[in-house]
Amino acid sequence: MEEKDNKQPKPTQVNEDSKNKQLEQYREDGQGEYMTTDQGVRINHTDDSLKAGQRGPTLMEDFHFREKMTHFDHESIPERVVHARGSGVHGYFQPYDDSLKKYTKARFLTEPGTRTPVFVRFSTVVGSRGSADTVRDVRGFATKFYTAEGNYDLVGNNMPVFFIQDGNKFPDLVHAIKPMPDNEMPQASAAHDTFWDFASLMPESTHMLMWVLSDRAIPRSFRMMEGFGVHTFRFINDEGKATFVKFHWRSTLGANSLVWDEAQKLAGKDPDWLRRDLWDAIEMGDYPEFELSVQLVPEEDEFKYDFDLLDATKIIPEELVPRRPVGKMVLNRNPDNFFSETEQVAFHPGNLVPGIDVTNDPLLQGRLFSYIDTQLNRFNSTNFTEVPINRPVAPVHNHHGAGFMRMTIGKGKANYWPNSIGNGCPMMTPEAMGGYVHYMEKVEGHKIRARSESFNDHYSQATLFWNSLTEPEKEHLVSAAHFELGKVERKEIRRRQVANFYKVDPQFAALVAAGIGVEMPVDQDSEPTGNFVKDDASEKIKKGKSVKESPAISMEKNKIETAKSRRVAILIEDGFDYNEVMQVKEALEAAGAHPKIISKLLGKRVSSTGQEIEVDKHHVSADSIMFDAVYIPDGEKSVRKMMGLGDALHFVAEAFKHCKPIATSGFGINLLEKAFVVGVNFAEKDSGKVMSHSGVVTAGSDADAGDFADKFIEAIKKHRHWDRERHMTPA
Ligand code: HDE
Repeated sequence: MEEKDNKQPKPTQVNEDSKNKQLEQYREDGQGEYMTTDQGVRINHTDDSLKAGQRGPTLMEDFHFREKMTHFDHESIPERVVHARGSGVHGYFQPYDDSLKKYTKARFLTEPGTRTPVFVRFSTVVGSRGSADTVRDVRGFATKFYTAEGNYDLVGNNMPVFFIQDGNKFPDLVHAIKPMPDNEMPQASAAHDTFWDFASLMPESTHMLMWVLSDRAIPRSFRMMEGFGVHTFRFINDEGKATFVKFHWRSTLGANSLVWDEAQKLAGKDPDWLRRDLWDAIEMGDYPEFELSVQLVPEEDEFKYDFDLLDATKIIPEELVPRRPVGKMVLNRNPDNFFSETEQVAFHPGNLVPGIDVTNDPLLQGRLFSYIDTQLNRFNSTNFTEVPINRPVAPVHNHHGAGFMRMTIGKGKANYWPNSIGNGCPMMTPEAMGGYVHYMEKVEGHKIRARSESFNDHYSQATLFWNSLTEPEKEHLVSAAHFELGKVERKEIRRRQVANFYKVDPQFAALVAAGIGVEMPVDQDSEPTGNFVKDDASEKIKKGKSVKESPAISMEKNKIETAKSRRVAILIEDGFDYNEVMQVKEALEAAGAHPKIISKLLGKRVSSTGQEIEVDKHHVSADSIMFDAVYIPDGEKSVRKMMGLGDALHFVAEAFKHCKPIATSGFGINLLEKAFVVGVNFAEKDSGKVMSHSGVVTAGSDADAGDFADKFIEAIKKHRHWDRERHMTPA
């Protein structure tokens, strides 16, 4: 018998590169190698199958053909039933300091020196794997932290609340929002009768509907959205004390949206828009950065607010509990293989590490069952945890043995616990040494299919949301409702939804009703579908604190002004002003923006002074919807040519309609006039002035190019100039 080793294992350490190193052993690259079969036999010819005669049938003995074809035939696995379309990226997370130690013993959140590797998958929810990125939808924001204490998954969304309160309603919600069961239409859209039928019968969805109809549902980029853990979780500290916690991600670029017309056009012109944006940003070194923050609520304060912390249709307004910054995540490496990493990654809100635990939120409880269950459907085996992207960096030792595609080779005879012949290994870990112990919450009660009355306020926070938006945000929300409900064929469903909106805000409901052929006031009502029962909790929260407005909800009020990574189109033809282009281009690059030269045709364009410049994209491959801003340099010949080009005029008019910054100087002002850029006072074409009005920056040909570039960059930093929507209407 072997000597029992009494030495205690050392705690695992991780660093930024730990996961990358682990993945390295699984990477394969055929560079400089011979092609082989799966058995390692070198292949001598792969263009023809083995036949009986040049024109004869293929032979069964052709092992190379059989193997190649079988692999191909089995390439597909079921896509995720929701969140099927996603984009993954590697990076790391690092806490700022150890101040959270008071609340949690999770080492990755409290050891400032540790960079924990992460893999993040951003996703849309409703569409299938091949659907478009820019549809109106919730975005998934799932993060796997490969911590020294095991994998921790924060499987969140870009909106802080959800449609339903209990996991048991999830299949209904998803059936209703997915394409219709008879004709499988529409793809990746909630704008159809079944979804709004369900939603209008489920008043608890009202708050989430406000978020989904808002600009949050059409993000400009995965790099420019917020992330939320949604549920209330629990932190546990070294003394075993618990604190309620909500998780937030904030991008250092802020949160920006597209406009709906643009989102729809992008879905056709570049369905990969968000995926490409993320990939390209990382390839260019524009690493997305997200700050993690938490809202902490002591257990004693569980009933201090006018909503139930366990209700996932509620936020904790930041004005009641401020966010506390914890650390930063940097995403800096694209995956090597989409299938192996982004498709095979498997998240689960129940992947917890010591220091973090769940609560009794009935939506979260439902999720704790669903994720592994659906992963068994996707991977057909419990051993998906051994796939490289899912493997923890922390060592794994247990007695799980068999199952399809088991990869680990367990040594020894003792595959059970307790054992003596395996030296009692692997051992149990005491809590003090990092063994996971579930929070000892006291629970008791009758078995009952019901919800506490404390979950039965479905409108206050929807109203709070409406009250917190700026005017342009409200207008966007109303037009989104016109689109979504306008696609609903059954008038009674539209009426029922307006009746719910009436309880949010009568004026909001009236604005919606006016666009969808429904009269106000509406008398129809929807009965809550839950079985609500009065209890202690509902009595207590009645006296709880609330707010009427929460500026933190508005994207506009929290805009971060930056030109970093903005894409700027420079429209030129032969005869452009070379010096001006070079100066503006340099200033844009210095501000972190990415200028691109666009022209009718690819190739080189010649300036008015004879210098050549290489075109990056031509009009057939680039539209204004693919850029954040447009610049038309001076140069009479160049501008005159564009004034006769439908594509160039459309480019400018569309950018104007989408409220994007536009800059031009000297003769270029003529192009703006021709493109129906209206309601703006332009600078005199021959003056020394630079003027900036609603994101349209114009300069006379004698103006200072530096000043012109600065004002353009200022306009770019604002991203969109919504006031244009109300005060100027392009023809
Ligand atoms: Fe999910 N969700 N979900 N969800 N969810 C899945 O798990 C589910 C919910 C979220 O990039 C599935 O592996 C139930 C809330 C993300 O791989 C599935 C309920 C939030 C992702 C599932 C919810 C999310 C998923 C499908 C209600 C935000 C993509 C594939 C009880 C906090 C993860 C899979 C990735 C994926 C179930 C509600 C976020 C079916 C039952 C709330 C980001 O298990």
